[in-house]
Amino acid sequence: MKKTVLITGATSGIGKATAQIMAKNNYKVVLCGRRKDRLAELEKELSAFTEVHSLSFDVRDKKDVLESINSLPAEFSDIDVLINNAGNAHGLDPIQTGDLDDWDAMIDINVKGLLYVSKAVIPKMTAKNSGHIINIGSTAAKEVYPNGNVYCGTKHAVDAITAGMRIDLNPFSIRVGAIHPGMVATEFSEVRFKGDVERASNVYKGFDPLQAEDIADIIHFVVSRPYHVNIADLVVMSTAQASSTIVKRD
Ligand code: NDP
Ligand code: 8X3
Repeated sequence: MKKTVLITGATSGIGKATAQIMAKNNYKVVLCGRRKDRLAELEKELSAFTEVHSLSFDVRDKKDVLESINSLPAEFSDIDVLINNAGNAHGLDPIQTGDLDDWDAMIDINVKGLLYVSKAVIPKMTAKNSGHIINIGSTAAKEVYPNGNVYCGTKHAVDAITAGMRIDLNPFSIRVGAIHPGMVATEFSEVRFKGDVERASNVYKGFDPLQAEDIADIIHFVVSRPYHVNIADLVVMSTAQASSTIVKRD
């Protein structure tokens, strides 16, 4: 029987590439994101391969998150795999001049949003004593870099929450793990720099960064291991990157 995967942040970058690879590998796919036009376009594309359902909600809105996920039609409601991917950085400022709205956005989306989605999905997994949750962390979950303060804080929280989920869900045989990418060339930096495309593109200049498809490929690998294998924690960087701040550029 086909398994069902729910992916947050499926309208762009890592989430979109993950939806594409999972659809082509015989999973039913639930696409989540705010941008309805992108959801509709991706749903149309992936319907050539599998059954697809889209949910449009802001992960910050806990009522909408719970209602949306609880409203899934029966053929999509038995979620086997949850990919908690929605998230972004907002701003890159020292702590003394950081913007309160940026801090709220990062904490509300990257941490609280991940929790709301998990809260909606976990009962479907505990009820059947199986499931797989993959949280997308970051190298920023493992180290802190200049001006990364709150973003790194949110990703450290994702790392800790992942470990907590793994412990609490152990009695239910639910697999829980995190994947922590280094720099991936997506819309991430455009969001961080509030639409400043030139500043964003400079982040990935002079080296060969990870692509969204590289991470999607790894997510598919992690999900497709035999059930007794749980890849708990995985850090992946481009070959040019040695740490958050050390990148070999041309
Ligand atoms: P993108 O900006 O390309 O994608 C972010 C996704 O998150 C979009 O689909 C967006 O959808 C969704 N999203 C953002 N805010 C919300 C919200 N409030 N409610 C619902 N969905 C939301 O970035 P990436 O693909 O790079 O990022 C995906 C994850 O990977 C993030 O958690 C990020 O922190 C992490 N990451 C990224 C790295 C990178 O270098 N790119 C490296 C390490 C980790 P929409 O706007 O339609 O709602
Ligand atoms: C995204 C990678 O280095 O910009 O999490 O924090 S980085």
